[in-house]
Amino acid sequence: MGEHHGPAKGIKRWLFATNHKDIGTLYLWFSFAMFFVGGLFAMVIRAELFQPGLQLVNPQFFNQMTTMHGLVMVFGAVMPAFVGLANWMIPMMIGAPDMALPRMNNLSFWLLPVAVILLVSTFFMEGGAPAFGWTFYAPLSTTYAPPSTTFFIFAVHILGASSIMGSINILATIINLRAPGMTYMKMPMFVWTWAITAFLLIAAMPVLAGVVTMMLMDIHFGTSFFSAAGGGDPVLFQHVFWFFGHPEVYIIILPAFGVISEIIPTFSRKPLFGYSSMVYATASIAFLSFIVWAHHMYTTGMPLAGELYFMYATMLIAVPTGVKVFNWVATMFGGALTFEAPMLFAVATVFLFSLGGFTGLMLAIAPIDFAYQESYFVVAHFHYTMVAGAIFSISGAIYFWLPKWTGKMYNETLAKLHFWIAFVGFNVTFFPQHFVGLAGMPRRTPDYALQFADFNMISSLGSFVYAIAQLIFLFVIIQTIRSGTKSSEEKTWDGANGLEWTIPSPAPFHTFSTPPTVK
Ligand code: CU1
Repeated sequence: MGEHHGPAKGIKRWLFATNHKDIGTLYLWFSFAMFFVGGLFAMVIRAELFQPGLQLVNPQFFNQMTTMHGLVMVFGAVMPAFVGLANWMIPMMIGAPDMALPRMNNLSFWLLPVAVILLVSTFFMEGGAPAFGWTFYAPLSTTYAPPSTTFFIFAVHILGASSIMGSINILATIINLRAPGMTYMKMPMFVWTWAITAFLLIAAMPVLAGVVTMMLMDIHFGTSFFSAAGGGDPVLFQHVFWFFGHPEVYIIILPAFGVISEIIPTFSRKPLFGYSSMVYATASIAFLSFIVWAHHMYTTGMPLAGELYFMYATMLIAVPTGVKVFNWVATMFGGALTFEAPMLFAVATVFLFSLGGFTGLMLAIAPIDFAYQESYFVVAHFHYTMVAGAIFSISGAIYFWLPKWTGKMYNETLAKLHFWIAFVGFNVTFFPQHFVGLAGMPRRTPDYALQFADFNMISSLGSFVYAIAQLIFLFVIIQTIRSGTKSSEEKTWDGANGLEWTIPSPAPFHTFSTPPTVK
């Protein structure tokens, strides 16, 4: 009764957080924790694949590992990391006092741990955790699924609710809370990419909710959406799933594009090249992402006309993506470049994501995909987009903005060490997987033929190196927060003196807790 003076302290500060910075911090730490949980699953996978034969785990547990690795990384690590970055940066970038809907912001976050605990608890249930892959194709996920699948379905619903509320909040903030003078075409690129991502999420997540609800009906209520025996069709599952699933991969990568569009101009000492073409390219990619879903289904027996359509539509995405890569390179061209850790991660993202884009083009070619599909080549391809695209850019964003968030500077030497070990570890892990895939090694297998042994051993060694790099990352972050040196003006590179925010923003830092460094 009238005792609430001043901000809440201790656990209440976090449980009842409505402040966009505290919620951003919650999202980022949660994401980091899930990154290590998903990483642990990956280490089990790579340890088993270190040698041919079955050593560590039984095939059922191996499948649970691949399933949970994918789900935890996509829904627990990568998506929450970008929502955390959005919470921290969007209000400050557009001059808003906070997110538009602060209490819903709190609910969006706290649903996440509930969903992930629900998901991971399936390990301890009868029949074990789901083992049907992160794409949970029917009938493996319906007729042949363990009882815990119902909990998996519930967890997906909660994750979807969290994402949709987060997206509504971000859009409401961008549309309503821009400072005077902050017109749409003056917004920083990170804000633009998130605005478009929020549209994608609001359109795609209900489709995911729909497909798991159809699964629930098939499992418990006697329907036959995905059962041929009852007049349904398992291929329908793949259509509905990928109508969500393909936009989902752009939900993950568009905010990454936004992050590197902030970092590269800063360390090039030049404004972003082709700002408006960047906005239109992002919107084009988002639109195209909804009309290419069946490129995941070339081998399901669709008509030739369908295969041709999905092949050409998919290849079309290379055009706006090429515009973006051109703009990033043109921003760097002739710039006064320096390569601190955020820039190293950003440049690596551009280069390695482009490699993932090229293998994506290869996979888009329908007749060739008949040979590649379900091979390790696919695994190599999407880890170049998801790890080198999304996670490298998140790492860069953390180093870029950590001085702004904490008022302290991280250890540049250790951050660069983190980058180089991660860069080498990542490529040693995933580049050989192209070769074993092209040579015919199937994905999602705990065992393989002897001719794949050498490359798999190299791949496993690389993954352990990549894991060590993440321990350095954790150390640098904790060290910065606890004792980092006070960040000086030129070392915060927060854009106040840089060129990427030359736009008039009346009070971009008025919500910032430490004094801003505006000249
Ligand atoms: Cu796709």
